[in-house]
This record gives sequence, structure tokens and C-alpha cells, in this order.
Amino acid sequence: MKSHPMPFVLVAFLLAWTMLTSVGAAQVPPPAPLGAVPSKQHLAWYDLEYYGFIHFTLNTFTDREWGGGEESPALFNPSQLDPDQWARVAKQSGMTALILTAKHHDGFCLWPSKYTEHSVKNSPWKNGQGDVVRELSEACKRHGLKFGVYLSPWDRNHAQYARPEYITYYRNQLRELLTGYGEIFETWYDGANGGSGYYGGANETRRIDGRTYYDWTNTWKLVRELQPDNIRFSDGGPDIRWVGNERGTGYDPNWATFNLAGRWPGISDQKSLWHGDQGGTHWVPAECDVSIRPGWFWHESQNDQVKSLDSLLDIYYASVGLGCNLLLNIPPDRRGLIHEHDVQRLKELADVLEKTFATDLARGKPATADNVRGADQHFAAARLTDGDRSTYWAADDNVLRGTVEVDLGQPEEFDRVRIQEHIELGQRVAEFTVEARVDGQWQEIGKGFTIGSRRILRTPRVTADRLRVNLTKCLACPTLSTVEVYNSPK
Ligand code: FUL
Repeated sequence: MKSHPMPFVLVAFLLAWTMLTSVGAAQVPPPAPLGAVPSKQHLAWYDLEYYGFIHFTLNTFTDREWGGGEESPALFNPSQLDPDQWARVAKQSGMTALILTAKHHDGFCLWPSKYTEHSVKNSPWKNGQGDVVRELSEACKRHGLKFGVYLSPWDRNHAQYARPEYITYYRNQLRELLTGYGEIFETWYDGANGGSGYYGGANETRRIDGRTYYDWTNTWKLVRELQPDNIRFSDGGPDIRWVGNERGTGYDPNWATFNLAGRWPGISDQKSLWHGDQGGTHWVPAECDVSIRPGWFWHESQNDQVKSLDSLLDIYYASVGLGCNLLLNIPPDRRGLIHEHDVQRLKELADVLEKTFATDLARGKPATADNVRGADQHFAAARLTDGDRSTYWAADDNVLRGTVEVDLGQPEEFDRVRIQEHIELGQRVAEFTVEARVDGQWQEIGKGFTIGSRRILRTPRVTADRLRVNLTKCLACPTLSTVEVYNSPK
């Protein structure tokens, strides 16, 4: 009897189909998240990496850093104010966003707030018809930048500062800013509260209790309500934290986890700002702020004190390179333009960074690991070099150390190694080393404590055909999403 060939074809087809589709679905579950993890707002914020701070107000015209609040709005008169230039310079410099001092401690508002007379509306600039916040928010949109605002909680002009009425005023202003100018990606709450001020003519010292006076809990709620994706910055979070210095440099270890309880703008713990709190209750990563000049505001006397390219590169690697975001201040001058010297330096920095990170020498190269979660290819070391930062290598649950190795195929010259954890599952690596195989010999070229969102190591320039990352201490089974290798211009 002749058998029908069809069932065999069908069986073979089904087999092939099962094998093919099993590639699309993970066989073993991913590691359970460890402790606090980032929100989707945090993940979007990390992508911004490097952005600019714009300190501009009456101080620019009075040559001061902290205005007392008594200054006349008549002093605000930039001759060629051009927020489009600020945005253009920022974009060309590789920045992704700009944050403007809509109101600094002196209380002067760069937008025509309907709750005060102390604003651009009473200045000669555009006969009181101008709005710097509007102009910059629109320029940012045109140049594909995000836009954020600094609204100083301390107000040395306001007559009711330190009284309950001021909180209503402050929230009214926040509402104006968060409803009138499109998306505000970040709001910046400074911790400074010096005490003395003009205060509507009282000219006295007013002290407040930073823990209770501002009722931040309700202000945080208001911001969330008005701008659900806004990232709120202060030394007490709640979304991101001040790094604890104004030099723009992060620390190692740098935990994104942070104990939020009892921490408010101006009230925090120095060590926790620097390093985060290992195993802390919330995900509150650090942002590094620093000025390109000695002062936050423009001063003619500092035109020749713009930071050098080397010092800006040091800042970049000590902030972005340590998993923080970098907020670099570029203060416009009295014309209302970013000064030529600053523009030139920003361009030099952008050129070096662009050349450094142009070619990832590890991209698409074979990678192996001493342990792969469930021996499942979804967690294989090849995920490290696939150019996709959302895929990741992971180890089995009981594994608290790990080594991954990238085969560069041939000796390659490099001096930068960029590594990332898959932080969606929490921050796990507490110590690591990096080795390179030079002429058949392994040598250590870098080490550190945490990796987290990103870690960029400046290593000695080596010519090596293989690279290893040894995770020598982990809080739970490790994950890594990328190992990238670059060569900086000589
Ligand atoms: C500080 C402020 O007092 C400075 O004036 C500046 O705005 C800086 C970014 O934060 O605490």
C-alpha cells in the first residue's frame, strides 16, 4: 500500500515552525526587578544626557550673582535678545534641552506673570510686551530641544515671602509656566534660602523651615497633574537629585537609589547626594550642574575665564560618564546672546565628543559570558554588542559575579569603554574591572564600583583584540545591556 506523502511534509513544516517561533519568545523568565527601578520618565530623561542651563535675569545687568529683590525692572534691557541663538548654539553643541531661570532668587520674572509687577512687563525690553519664556520655549521647539524651567522657591522681592500667602503665589506661577508653554520636561527647585531680602520694601531677614514651609508634597502633586512627564529636580528629588556639588562631577559609587523620606529642596544628606543610597527606597538619579564660567550669570570680567576644553571633557566624563546627566550653564550676556568665547568652546567640546563616539568597535562583534541565564539565547552575551540598548545579557539567579568577553576580531586601538546595566530591572553591579588582551596578554585597563545607567571609562590607549568586563561584586544576578568600545581623537 502506498503511503500518502502529505503528513510528512506537514510534520516537517510544523517542526520547523516550532523551532522558528521559539526564537521569538524567552524560554526562562527575566530576573526579578531588584528594589527601586526607574520610571518611564526616568528612562526618557537618561536619554537626554547633556543639556544646557540658561542663567539670565536682572543680575546680568547688575553684575551680581544673587539679586536682593530691590532691583528695578527698568534695568532689564537686552539690546539683541535672541533665544533662537541660544537654542541654535545648544543644538549645535550636542545638547538635547535647555533649562531657563524663569525666576531666580531676586524674584524677577522673565515672563509677564499676572501675579506680580516684578517682571519683563515693566521693563523697557520690547516696551514691556516681551516674554523670554515664550521665545525660548518656541526656539527650543524649532530646534528639536526639550525645554525646562527653574522657578526659585526663595523670592527676595515678594512682600509675602515666608508667609502662607506666598505658597499660593508660588503655585500660581508654577501653573502659569506649566500650562502656558507646552511641554516642560524638567522643573528645577533650588535649595538656597539666604534669609535677607527686599521683601516688598521690608528689607529684613526672613527664615523659613524648609521641611514644612513650602508644603512640597502638594506642589509635587500639582506638577504631576499639570505635566505628567515632568522630571522634578532638587536636593530632595523627588524624581532626580542634585549631585551635591556645583562642579558638575559625579561620584563612584553612584547609586540611583535614594532614601527619599525627609529630603526636600535644600534639605538632604551630603553623602546620599554624592553616592545615592545603596538599596534606597526610590529611584532618584543624580544630575550634575556646573557653569561654563566661574559665575552662574554673565559677567564681563569673566569673558576670558570660560572653562578650557580639557576641563569640560573632565566634567563630561565625571558626569555623563558616571551615569549622571550633565546640565552645563551657558549664560547669555547683556546683549542677550551667548558670548563668542562660550560658543567657540562648546563647539570644540561637541567636535571631540562626536569624533570619540562615532564608531563603536565592539558593534556586531562576537561576545561570550561565563554564565547565561537559563542558557537562553535571549540573555546571551551577543545582546551586548547588537547595537540595541534595550536587549541585555543576564546571569542565573544564584550568580553574583560574572565575566563577559568581546572578541574584536583583530587588534584595535581604543581608549574608551562604555558599559550599561539593564536598569529597568534595578541597579545591581557594585564592583567591576575591565581588561584588554594586548599581544596575547590580559591587562587591567580600568575598574570602578557602580555601572548603572551608563559608565564610560577613559582607559589608557591600548591595541587589543579582546576585551573583558569582570563584574566582581553584584547585589543580585547581573544584567548588562551594552559593552561599547571607542577610540578618542589624538
Ligand atoms: C544655586 C543658586 O543659588 C545659584 O544662584 C544658581 O542658580 C545655582 C544653579 O544654584 O543654589
